[in-house]
Amino acid sequence: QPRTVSGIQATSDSLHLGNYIGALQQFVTHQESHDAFYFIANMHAITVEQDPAELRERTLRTAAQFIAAGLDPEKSTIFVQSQVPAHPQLSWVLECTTSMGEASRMTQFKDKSAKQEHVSLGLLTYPALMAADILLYNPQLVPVGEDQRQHLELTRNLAERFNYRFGKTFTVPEAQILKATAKIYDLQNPGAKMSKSQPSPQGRIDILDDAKALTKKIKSAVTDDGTEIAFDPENKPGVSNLLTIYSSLTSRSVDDIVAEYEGKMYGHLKVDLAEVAVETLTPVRERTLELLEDRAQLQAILDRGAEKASAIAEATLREVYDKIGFI
Ligand code: AQP
Repeated sequence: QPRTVSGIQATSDSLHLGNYIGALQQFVTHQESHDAFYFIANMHAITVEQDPAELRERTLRTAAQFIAAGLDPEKSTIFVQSQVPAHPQLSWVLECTTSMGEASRMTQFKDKSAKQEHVSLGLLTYPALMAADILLYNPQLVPVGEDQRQHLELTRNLAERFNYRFGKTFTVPEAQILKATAKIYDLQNPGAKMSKSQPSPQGRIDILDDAKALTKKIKSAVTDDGTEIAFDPENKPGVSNLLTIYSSLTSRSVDDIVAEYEGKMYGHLKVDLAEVAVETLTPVRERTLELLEDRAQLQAILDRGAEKASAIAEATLREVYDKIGFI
């Protein structure tokens, strides 16, 4: 079976709909056809200030949401990044093959460092750790949202560079960025991606939102001039975003949905989408809360995952250490 690897940061109590549609839904699909490794990126989380108790809690909550959204620990290896020390170990090696220029050109670094008073070195070296997260497992496929495209390109470059210098070691992975769902936009500001760090939570749908909050956020989503329900991201970004979300949550095509709403108002679409979101996310929310009741069981799943991931990651690391001359 081909292999897939991806991760999500433990930086909030709830994942948002962008993480769910852009990443998690793909994870669930690929576990059927791939040897799948999915991790909670708690080491990436500390590149910006984190509270220790909150980080611990968010790590477990993220794991619970992975499983509640459909990842099956029998099919997917689910683990926490810091429990597999080969990640930071390989990261160091890759940092030494990355130039300062390459790292400081990363858009995420530029955006996030502009927002911080204290810019950590970890924020700059983030993409080397991400490359390590991936290359340790030699995956063919890495499903991510559009915002990670540049980091994936760097990962591929680092793999090729290492292979060229030291002989074939890493598989050069392909990014899987689904065109339709690569970027889910903020409901209040459809020019910006839906994100944990958006100042107003009104534009962000958290997958653990209750029915009332979900409905309110969708009904108050910013729509566009005119009345026609059409998919036109350039001129109608608000409605187009709602159509993308509708389509992803129902597996219906956008064209099909547009045809159904011909002659109807934005309000109709919002009412129905709110219903779809409540129907899809309520079971995820309930299952997450249920899983969080038994933390020992959750921790046991993560321990098993870390053990399985470590076996593969350490074999790759040993090969790398050997090739670069570490005794
Ligand atoms: N809006 C989005 N649309 C589609 N995919 C998205 N992803 C994130 N936002 C969207 C994808 O989710 C995965 C996990 O991302 P992450 O752990 O890096 O989360 P993040 O990027 O930190 O999420 P935020 O909300 O965007 O955080 P901030 O505000 O801190 O930048 C990735 O595959 C990502 O592409």
